[in-house]
Amino acid sequence: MESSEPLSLHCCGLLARGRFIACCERPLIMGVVNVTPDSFYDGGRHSKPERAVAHALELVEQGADILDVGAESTRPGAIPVGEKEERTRLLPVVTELARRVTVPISVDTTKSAVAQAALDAGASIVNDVSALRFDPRMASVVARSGAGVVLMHMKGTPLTMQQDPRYRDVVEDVVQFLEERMRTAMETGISKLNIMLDPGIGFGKLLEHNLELLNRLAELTRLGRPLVVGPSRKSFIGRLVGRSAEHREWGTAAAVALAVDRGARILRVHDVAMMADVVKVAAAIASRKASNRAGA
Ligand code: HH2
Repeated sequence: MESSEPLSLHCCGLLARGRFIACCERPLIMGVVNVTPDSFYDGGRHSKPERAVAHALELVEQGADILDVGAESTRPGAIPVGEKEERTRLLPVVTELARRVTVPISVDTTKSAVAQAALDAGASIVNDVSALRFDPRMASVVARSGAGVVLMHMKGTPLTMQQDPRYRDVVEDVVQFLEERMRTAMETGISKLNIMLDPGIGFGKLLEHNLELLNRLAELTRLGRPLVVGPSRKSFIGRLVGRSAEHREWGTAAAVALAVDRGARILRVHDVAMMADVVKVAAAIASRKASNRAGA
């Protein structure tokens, strides 16, 4: 389904602990800060809290609208991290950033206790790659706090997700999954206005699934919530260009530009300075298309 409505009707913005984050005027950049030893691209680069904070401050300087801080890698086959270790890695960074930046801080976790501690330390968005499925207490932590929440599609768990993933129609299956997770979230008291949705590029998907999802991303706009998309340096890009994660920035730029054209409102990226320019140009071109449609 190609949407015939202007993009702005789909994506007014989101609420995160009482703060309205607008993503109508232009798509937002979510800068990735991984406080991990083993993330697929930046693992080990910012695993010391001071390094992670310095990196995050740099991303804000470069134009990040949101910081997404994570302390557990979710790359395919990643070994899960215990709650205590995840808190120990994450909290000093979130606490210091909350003191020093004004952009919203998102915490990339599937554990309710980690999310609660990060919210107490000043985060205002929970980015849950399990869409509230891995921890039964996560939904109530989000509901009670009024945090913004990213509900992402994943098939299986990071340990198993790349083992022969199959779909009837990957786009329809992802739409149905996100619809169901959004309904469940709202039943537990999370307001629709606090929800963002993410097709989960690379999470239980083969190359063709990732390409199909990005190509038909506009079909997800019918869910009526801002779309988060995270193609940054992922292995589907490596498969296409034959380069390691170190050298996938141009491939990422292509994916980001096309995702913006098809309705993405929040781009989760490692390379903020570069992708901020890509998003600006892609959004300017895409908005001409939207205003032409509106005037037609
Ligand atoms: N991708 C990663 C982690 N979290 N969250 C959302 N909402 N969407 C994504 O596409 C997404 C995500 C994987 O990227 P990265 O954090 O760089 O790697 P790792 O999981 O190895 O730390």
